[in-house]
Amino acid sequence: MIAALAGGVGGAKLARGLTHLLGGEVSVIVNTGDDFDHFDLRICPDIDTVTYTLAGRANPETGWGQAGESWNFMDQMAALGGEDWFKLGDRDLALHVLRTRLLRQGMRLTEVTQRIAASFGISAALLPMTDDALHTKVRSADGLLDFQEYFVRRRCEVAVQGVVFAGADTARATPEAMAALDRAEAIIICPSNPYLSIDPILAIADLRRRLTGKRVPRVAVSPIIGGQAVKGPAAKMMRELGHTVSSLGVAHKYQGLADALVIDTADAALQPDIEALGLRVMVTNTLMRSAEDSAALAASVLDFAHSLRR
Ligand code: FO1
Repeated sequence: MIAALAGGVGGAKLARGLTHLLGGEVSVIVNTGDDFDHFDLRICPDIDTVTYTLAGRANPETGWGQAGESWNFMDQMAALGGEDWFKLGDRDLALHVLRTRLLRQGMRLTEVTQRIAASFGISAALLPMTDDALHTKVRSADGLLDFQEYFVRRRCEVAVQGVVFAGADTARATPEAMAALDRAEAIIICPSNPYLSIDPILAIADLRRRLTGKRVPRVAVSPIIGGQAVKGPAAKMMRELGHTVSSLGVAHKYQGLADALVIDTADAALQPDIEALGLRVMVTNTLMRSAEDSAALAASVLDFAHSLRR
């Protein structure tokens, strides 16, 4: 049993590689800190990005939403003068309507997510980190911003002074996520934004405790290649938060949480500095442009994790 921690696009791509190789043997614990209600619908962006990516249905250009979408709902909403800053495709909209209805009927987000994943033929376990409310917020010169306000509406243009996880002290880890970590023979921290996608998961005490206390290989994959984030605001945010924008900066972040870090060949020169922090290092191609790339990276990460077994 492999447990993977994942958030948005980068994490979802490695999760796809892992499930391509191991199917139902993989549990993906997904960030829900980006979730919000829009038009009274529960939107769960990282859960949906992982779902669509594992199903091979993700929009390859954006990484979010479905490929081949139609936009009649948004076109009409804009024509009616409604909010159109957050784009909801017609097929995507059906998922939000169904999820909201099932939640209102009392289903847990974990049960709703597994039902939707099953309808896409996904055999891996897709596990929200919590069924409770936990909201990532960004502290900025313009005040405390809800995540999608920062990420989409303001296109990450405002400088980040800090990231807070509202509800982290009361949000409970789900029994399924805790069991996945308890049963895991290796834990993979996927190449998602450490501050926006992995930190919210670790803000839940029962999950963090299981990661720090677990005596099995814990391998993280750096989302930074050559000082750049492959996608999203990770590099900009790391600079604004005063962190080194490199795989060495990521290694500092994961000290005590991971035993090893997988970095790209572009960053091979950083290997000694990262090893000096006590993390083992594997250097390989970490840029995933295709399902084959994802499967290849997943295979080498799993081999690496196996080689670390105590
Ligand atoms: N990101 C955007 O930059 N613009 C959008 O209009 C947008 C819509 C959207 C709809 C559904 C969904 O699941 C994700 C969506 N995202 C959009 C991406 C989302 O903001 C991010 O994927 C995560 O919150 C961060 O990974």
